[in-house]
Amino acid sequence: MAKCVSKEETGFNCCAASTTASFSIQLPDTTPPVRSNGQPSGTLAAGTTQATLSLTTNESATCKYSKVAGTSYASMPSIFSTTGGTSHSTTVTGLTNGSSYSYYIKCIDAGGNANSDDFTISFGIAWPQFIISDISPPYLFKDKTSNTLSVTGSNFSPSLNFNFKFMTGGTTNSTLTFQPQSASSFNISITSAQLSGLALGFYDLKIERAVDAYSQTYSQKILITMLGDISGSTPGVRDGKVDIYDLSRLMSKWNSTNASDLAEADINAGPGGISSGKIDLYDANRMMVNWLP
Ligand SMILES: [Ca+2]
Ligand SMILES: [Ca+2]
Repeated sequence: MAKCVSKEETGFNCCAASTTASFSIQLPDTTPPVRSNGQPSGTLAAGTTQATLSLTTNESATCKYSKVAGTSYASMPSIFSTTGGTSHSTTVTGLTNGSSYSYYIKCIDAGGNANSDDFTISFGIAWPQFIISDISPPYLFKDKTSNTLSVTGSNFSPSLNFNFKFMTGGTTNSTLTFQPQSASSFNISITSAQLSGLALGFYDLKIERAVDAYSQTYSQKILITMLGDISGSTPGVRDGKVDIYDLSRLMSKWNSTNASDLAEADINAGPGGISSGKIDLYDANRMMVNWLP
């Protein structure tokens, strides 16, 4: 290699012909951060009240979020609590069961390049699993103007529709829809018209939350029967038809004004309420209407 001597020494620039100069031009960064790995997603467990939003970027960036889609980076109200590098996270609170959430995220890099489009993190919180403790009474009269069923349990959501499915052998015979009055107990009124499509007999009662189809089947069967069915071969246990067991039971309660007897056998108030609160011929007459020997 030729020794390079100065132009002052030689009068010539001897290096110019034998040396290659190499350099690059640093173009300005005009690309905003690429965002990925957004979390969480899907459905989080019931009872979740806060969650950590996280994402990564392909370069160091500062990330912000909004609950409103299409907000510019500059106008976004919330900055991630951990941000500035390539991993970004922040905690959101106040989450409630059954709600869906979307957070819209934009980031800006060191060169001032902000995203113009949203990166969206969406997830939901599940509804809680409800439990049926008791349904009473476990029978409904097809020919009674209105039957009241009292349902007790937990985690019923008063704002939602619950489908009451009367089922036999896994097949739904009828579906009635109600909204609970409270999370732990509610009464439903079932009219004779609503029962008209159901044959007499025992049914499984499945309660299904319409919004997510979560369901529970009550542990006892519900009997659809007719007024006058107050007994079967087991005294006081209804069997779905009106026959001699019922008449025999009625006779054993004749003239009684005892509250539990009245609950069973005072099935006819009579004209002007004359038979209300006692067990007499008017009740026997009502029983005969549905007699099935
Ligand atoms: Ca009976
Ligand atoms: Ca009566």
